[in-house]
Amino acid sequence: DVATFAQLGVPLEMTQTEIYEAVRENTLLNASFWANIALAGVAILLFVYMGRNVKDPRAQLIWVATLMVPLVSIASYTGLASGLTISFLEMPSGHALAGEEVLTMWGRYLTWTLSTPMILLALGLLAGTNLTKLFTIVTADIAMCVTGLAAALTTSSYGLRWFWYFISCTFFLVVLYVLLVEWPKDAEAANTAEIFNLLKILTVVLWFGYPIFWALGAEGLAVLDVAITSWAYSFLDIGAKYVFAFLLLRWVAANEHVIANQPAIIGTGSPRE
Ligand code: RET
Repeated sequence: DVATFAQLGVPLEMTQTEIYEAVRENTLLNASFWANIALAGVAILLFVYMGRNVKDPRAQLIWVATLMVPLVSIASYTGLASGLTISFLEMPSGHALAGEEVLTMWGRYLTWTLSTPMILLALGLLAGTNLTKLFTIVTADIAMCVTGLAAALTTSSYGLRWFWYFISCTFFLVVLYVLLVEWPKDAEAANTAEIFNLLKILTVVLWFGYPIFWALGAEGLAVLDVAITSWAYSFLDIGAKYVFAFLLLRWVAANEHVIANQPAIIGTGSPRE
């Protein structure tokens, strides 16, 4: 059994089947995956339906970006549920679980690099962003996720795990800057301020939860157990993805003309500035 081997200090390479079995034995953890797989399935069908009459290409782009979120999510959670994107990693000295093999859901950080840019693309198009701001926020966001992945996968040094975390937080600040300072001004000019500000608050509040739970979970200070941390992420995902996407799509479907009148961000420059 994994825990016993780890306590004996036996270095172990687990097969995917063994990881899969370990996940299935942890009912609470497994449920946090399957609940989101089911929800993503329902969301995909609902969002396709909600966008069925959207004709304007810019509104359609928001719709496609939003639809990608549950599509990436179903793949992400299938990776976790099957054990494909989970590893047992031995924590370095200094860590609360030093020397133990800790279940690491690294697939989450990997798939965030694909899902979060879609969320930001949809939000940026809603705000009427220019290409520069969109590029800035998306690259910073991807860098945030990749360095968060690096933090989770670093097993050589406890200090360097937190150094990666710090780097990731720095990229997060760039994301927050565009969201809180730049895009609200654009949304004002684009007549989308009301819905944009609602989604901005939802996004900022929920996104702050991720680094907090990373720090409290097994990856960081290990105050929270793996299954609890996983549920925390699963709940944050429900708000940051499904509630977010539902509110956005409902608005876009009803206000397509507002989006259709926005200047194009690629090809014709940025006429507003
Ligand atoms: C990490 C750890 C390192 C520091 C920071 C993080 C931020 C993560 C965020 C994730 C958002 C994910 C979403 C997923 C939805 O599909 C990587 C946890 C700052 C903000 C919204």
